[in-house]
Amino acid sequence: MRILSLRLIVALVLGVTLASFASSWYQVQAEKDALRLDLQRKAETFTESLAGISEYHLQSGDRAGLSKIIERFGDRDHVAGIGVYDTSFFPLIQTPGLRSLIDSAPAAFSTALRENSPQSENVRLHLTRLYLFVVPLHAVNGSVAGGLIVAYDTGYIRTIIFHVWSRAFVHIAGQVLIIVAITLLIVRWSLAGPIAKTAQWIKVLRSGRRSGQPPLKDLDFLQPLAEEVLPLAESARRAHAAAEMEARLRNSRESIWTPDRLADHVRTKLQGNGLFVISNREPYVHNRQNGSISVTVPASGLVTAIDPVLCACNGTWIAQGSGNADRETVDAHDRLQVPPDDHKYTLRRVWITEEEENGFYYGFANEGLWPLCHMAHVRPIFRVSDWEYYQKINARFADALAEEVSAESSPVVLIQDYHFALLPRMIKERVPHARVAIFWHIPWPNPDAFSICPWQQDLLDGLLGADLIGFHIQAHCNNFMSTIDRVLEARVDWDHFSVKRKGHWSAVRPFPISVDLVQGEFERNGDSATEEREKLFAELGFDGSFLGVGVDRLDYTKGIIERFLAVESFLERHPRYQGKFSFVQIGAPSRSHIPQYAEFQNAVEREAHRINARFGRGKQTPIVLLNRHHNREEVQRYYRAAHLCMVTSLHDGMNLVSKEFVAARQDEHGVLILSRFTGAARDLQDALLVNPYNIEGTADAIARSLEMNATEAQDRMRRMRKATAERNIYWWAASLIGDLCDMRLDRS
Ligand code: ADQ
Repeated sequence: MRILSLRLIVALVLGVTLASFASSWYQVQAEKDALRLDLQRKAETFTESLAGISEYHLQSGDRAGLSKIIERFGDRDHVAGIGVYDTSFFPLIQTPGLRSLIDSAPAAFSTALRENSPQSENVRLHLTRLYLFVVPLHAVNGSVAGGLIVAYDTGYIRTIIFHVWSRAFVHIAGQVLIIVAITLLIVRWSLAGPIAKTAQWIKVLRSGRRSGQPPLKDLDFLQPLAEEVLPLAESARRAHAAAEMEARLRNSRESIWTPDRLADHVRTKLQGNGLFVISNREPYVHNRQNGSISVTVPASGLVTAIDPVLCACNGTWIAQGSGNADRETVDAHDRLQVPPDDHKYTLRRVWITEEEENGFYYGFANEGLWPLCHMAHVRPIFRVSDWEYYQKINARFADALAEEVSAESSPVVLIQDYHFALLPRMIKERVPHARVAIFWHIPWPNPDAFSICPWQQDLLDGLLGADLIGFHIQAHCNNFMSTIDRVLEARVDWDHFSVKRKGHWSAVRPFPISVDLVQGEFERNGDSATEEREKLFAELGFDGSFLGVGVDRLDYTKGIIERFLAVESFLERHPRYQGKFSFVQIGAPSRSHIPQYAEFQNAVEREAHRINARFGRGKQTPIVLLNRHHNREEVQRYYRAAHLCMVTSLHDGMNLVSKEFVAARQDEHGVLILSRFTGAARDLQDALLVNPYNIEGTADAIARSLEMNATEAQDRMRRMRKATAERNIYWWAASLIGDLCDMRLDRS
């Protein structure tokens, strides 16, 4: 920085000095010319009037009178001397000053007499610079009889010019000083300071901690560099986190899954075969906004887990194109390479019209299968038209897959979720040599509940096309096997949890999904829970002491109203918390096209208003409803700040919010209240498990959370974090893909 400052200063000083010198030089020249002209005019006027007087006195022979006049004018401003000479330059009258300077006729004198006209000349005589003005003098008959010389000492012009130069030097010195000071300040404020901050940021990165965005506010000229450094920093941070984790693994002799380990594992298992993932939602969405196309990655555990796998094995992800610029970004075969800035695998988009989506997605999947599989006392609606769309779209994805695998000898296919129950069979019909698994993210109900579906046999037959069928927990596997036993003609092997139908075996296994605790995504970002809480309260604009949080899609299965009723009951039964406890519900509107969802969202708001009207105190309200999608970091702040997190689903396949809360609590504080009807309740035994229908029981759990002694809370959180780290999202993907690849397909 010192050398840069020095170079800047030297360059600026040289530049400014040269420019100032040039401009001063022109000024001085102009000043000099003006002074000379002035002297010329004065000399001309004076000498010519004196010549008239001299002629008169010479012609009348009055030399004494002339001598007096000349003596009198001899010491006028800057006059060095006056002399009257005859034609042979013999001095008739001469002031003493001139006598010592001139001893021979100057050129101007001879010319003036020869040409009979006034002449001037600049001469240097005996180290004195003189300006001579010569006028010829005439005799009575008009002939030239001599000449009058007035000599001016031009030294005063040099003195004036010297002063002008001195002033210019002072100005230049002043300017240089100011420029040096400003340069130093600019370097310090705009470069040295921000660069020091950036260096500090890089230092934090090097240490492997998460350091947020670089301090680029004042360094926009470094933006291109930052754009290159950020991904580099991110990979360095990941590598650091992975190395740390490996070290911890060695210490604890545990085996924690990282993205790298998962990628390596899957590559080995695939043995060069292609991996194909099918889901309804795509991992990269292109949207056109304000004339330009931007790409977003949906916040989803599935993308977090599957993206590194596909990157490692150059696979293909087939999904519905849902962004408004998705069609513009694919090639003629509806494919594009992703991730956008580092092409590693293919995304194949499948197009679905609005009408088809209403039937397939909103209709059959979400008004039929979703309530069918969740025991939330909402009646499923089964429309023939929706069922037809469901079959049609499943077939469209099967065709797309068949196209994608045409060159593969043994493709491995991973299907996601209840939108594609028919797809495994359809794929096996088109590509018999494919290995196919489907993972069902929602619960599987008991056979009686499932039997109300008019197309239950078709759905089960479709699923049994898969070689592997995955659920979150064993209980869902059991329900599925019982349903098959009841509904289909198939051999159900309870010993090996397998089903044989149409000569083909399907294995049924639990794979509890989880979150990413390795990556450090959930690492703390500096502030303690208390500081974060105070900031959040200030942002929300109210006072509060205790904070609870809930994060859900606004879905009737999530038990949000039951949760509010529990908060109400808690405040009723523990009045000392009135005005002190606030529950923030982050609720993303979801599937609002469906009437039950729209009604449910209104009911949630009504309940919040009613309870707030009852227990609101001044600026404090017991329930804060934030009805919008929050980004990951916003949600993390609430997780980190809350005294407790409430997950009160009436029924839930797994529930990732509970695991995200645990992952976020690096400080090992905070209590999780968890519905026993979630899959997560099996993994997170140290949560306070509640029955969400038992409002008073849940209210007691809130009180217990707030009053739990710190050691117990910490022990519980520590154990939950250990369980979540050991069975993280990478473990989930590794188990699912590993089991699929290891299966014997020729079992008879
Ligand atoms: P979901 O029913 O969507 O998933 P869940 O597992 O809780 O339920 O996951 C929801 C995700 O959305 C979480 O990552 C959460 O952070 C996020 N989210 C919720 N509300 C949000 C908001 N307002 N703003 C931002 N993010 C929000 C289905 C099954 C679950 C199963 C998962 C994964 O129903 O049982 O756990 O799939 O298999």
